[in-house]
Amino acid sequence: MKRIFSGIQPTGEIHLGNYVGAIRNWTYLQDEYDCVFCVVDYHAITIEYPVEEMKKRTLDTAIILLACGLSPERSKIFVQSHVPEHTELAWIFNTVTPIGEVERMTQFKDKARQHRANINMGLMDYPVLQAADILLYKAGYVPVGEDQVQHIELCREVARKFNTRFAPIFPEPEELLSMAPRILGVDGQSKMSKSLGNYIGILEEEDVVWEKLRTAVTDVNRVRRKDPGNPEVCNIYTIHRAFSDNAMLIEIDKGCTSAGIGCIDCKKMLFENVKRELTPVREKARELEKNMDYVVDVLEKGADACREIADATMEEVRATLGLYPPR
Ligand code: AQP
Repeated sequence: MKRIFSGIQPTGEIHLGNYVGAIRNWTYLQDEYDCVFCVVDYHAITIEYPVEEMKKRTLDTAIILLACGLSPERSKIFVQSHVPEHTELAWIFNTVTPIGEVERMTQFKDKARQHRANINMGLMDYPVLQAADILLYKAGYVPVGEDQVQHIELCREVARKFNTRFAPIFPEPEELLSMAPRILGVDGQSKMSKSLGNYIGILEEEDVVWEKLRTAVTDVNRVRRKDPGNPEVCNIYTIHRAFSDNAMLIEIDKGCTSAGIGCIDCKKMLFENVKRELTPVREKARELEKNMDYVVDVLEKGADACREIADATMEEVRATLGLYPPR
């Protein structure tokens, strides 16, 4: 069975973009692949964060993964910092990664702009740690949103450089995109993102979700209700594609392009579908919050299983590098 690896940062509320771009896809892939899913806390500390909230954010993120349907029976679910080999391998990969390659990463440039007061080495090294996350488990596939494709390309390059310089021990993993790999925020401009605050959280209360949807930007050229719209440039339609069936998509397409339905009608339909899909997730999350021993247990068992794989990889890596081993 081919292995997949993917991770999510505990940087705040998990949103519709994370859900349809990554997490929901992960739940579908569990039957076909040997799955390793990680709450990547070492990635999250590359930007300023409230230290006192990190433990809760990490557990909340794990709760969401379980509530969305990741199953500890079928997947290994764990916290990155519980398996220190991730950072050990990242250090080694630093020695084969050209600086120019990381400097040109779009995410680095965006984050550096967003966090001018703290452009640290970790922010730049993010994709190298990500390569270590993936290659530690020799994963062949990485299910991610479109924003991460460039990092997976770099991961392949890191694997190639290591394999050429030392020995061919790493695969060159490929990205697996979901059917909704890029969801824009409610501003209709930037990627929906925790740190940009333009998101709809998957655990947010229904009235909050509706208010955000109601005021979300649609096709900016559709100024009046009687103007026909263009679904292809409307972020609400993109989100519809992730939550609504074909019949409804056809109805919206026809209604929007003929001005038969207005944006609010379209948003109401979307709201109902989002609600139908996410209400059980919210309920499951509330249940899990009352059963934290179970959640902690899942993460512990996941880390135990991952440490075994990580240990074996690192032993091979250290030998490949010619390092002097301890007795
Ligand atoms: N808007 C999006 N559309 C589709 N997929 C998305 N993903 C994130 N945003 C979208 C995918 O979700 C997975 C987990 O992302 P992450 O939390 O590790 O980091 P991120 O991509 O940086 O997400 P955010 O929300 O933008 O976080 P912050 O603001 O903290 O940086 C990834 O597979 C990602 O592609």
